[in-house]
Amino acid sequence: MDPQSLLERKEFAIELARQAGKTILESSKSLKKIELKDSFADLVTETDKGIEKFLFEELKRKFPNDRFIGEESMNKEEWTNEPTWIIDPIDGTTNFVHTFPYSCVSIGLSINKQSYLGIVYNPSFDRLYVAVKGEGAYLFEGNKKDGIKLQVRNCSSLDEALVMSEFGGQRDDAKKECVFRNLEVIGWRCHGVRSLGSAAMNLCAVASGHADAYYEFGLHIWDMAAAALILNEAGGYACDTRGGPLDMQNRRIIGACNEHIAKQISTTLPIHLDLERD
Ligand code: 2AM
Ligand code: CA
Ligand code: CA
Ligand code: CA
Repeated sequence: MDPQSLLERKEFAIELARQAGKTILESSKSLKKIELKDSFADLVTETDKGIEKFLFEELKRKFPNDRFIGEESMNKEEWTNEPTWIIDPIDGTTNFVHTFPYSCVSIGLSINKQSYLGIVYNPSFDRLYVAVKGEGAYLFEGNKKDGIKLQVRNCSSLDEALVMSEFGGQRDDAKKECVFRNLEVIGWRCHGVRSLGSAAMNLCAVASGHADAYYEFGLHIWDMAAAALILNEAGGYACDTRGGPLDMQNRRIIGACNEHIAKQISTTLPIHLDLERD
């Protein structure tokens, strides 16, 4: 894709993310109609579906040949080499439902299955994270025109690291064993563990130098497509939990401030859950 077309997509998607963020804030105050998906802790609201429909329709109108993958879409499109928008309308629905101010809109764009654009917007703190492949990652706060260039922290050892991870919405024995056994081992080896309920925001926290690593089993391509690019462009390192290259369809990730921390987490994790691919 030529640089002008990519720039056009970036500007348009940023506007959409800001509008979607406004909807999140406004609906956050009112009563929500909550539906359960795969478990009592796996939630979806009308706002998730409404925002996804809005983003889908606007993007299709402007870029009719682009493809689209979204969490709440009924018929999931296959991921191809074509320009593909990978969207999570609300990452952190549990937070949204409870008004915990840590949810975001996540919009990624892949071409040839590589991430070219990552946009994550948290409306509660009015924080917009933007990355373009090869051009760095930036944080735009409030109305400020100039972004702050993101740079990961340089942490040299797991025993000096702040690590993020999630329990997720899945509730079965295999996941339970994976979450708690890994937490027991990693949690005891590092400075502390934080679990704030949004995969995309966690990756942005590592990109911003607020945390040193994030690992998780059970997430999906729309949880990481935008924010993994933001992390990479901030100088971070993302890989599979077994240490190989990140496979965004394989439901797991280590995102760290550097390769050394990622590899330390990879070799320290006692359990690597295998889940059905996206
Ligand atoms: P969601 O809000 O878009 O569903 C990876 O941790 C992802 O799992 C989160 O970003 C979140 O995305 C999803 N998830 C689903 N249920 C969850 C729960 N009960 N707690 C935390 N994350 C949950
Ligand atoms: Ca969900
Ligand atoms: Ca999500
Ligand atoms: Ca979601």
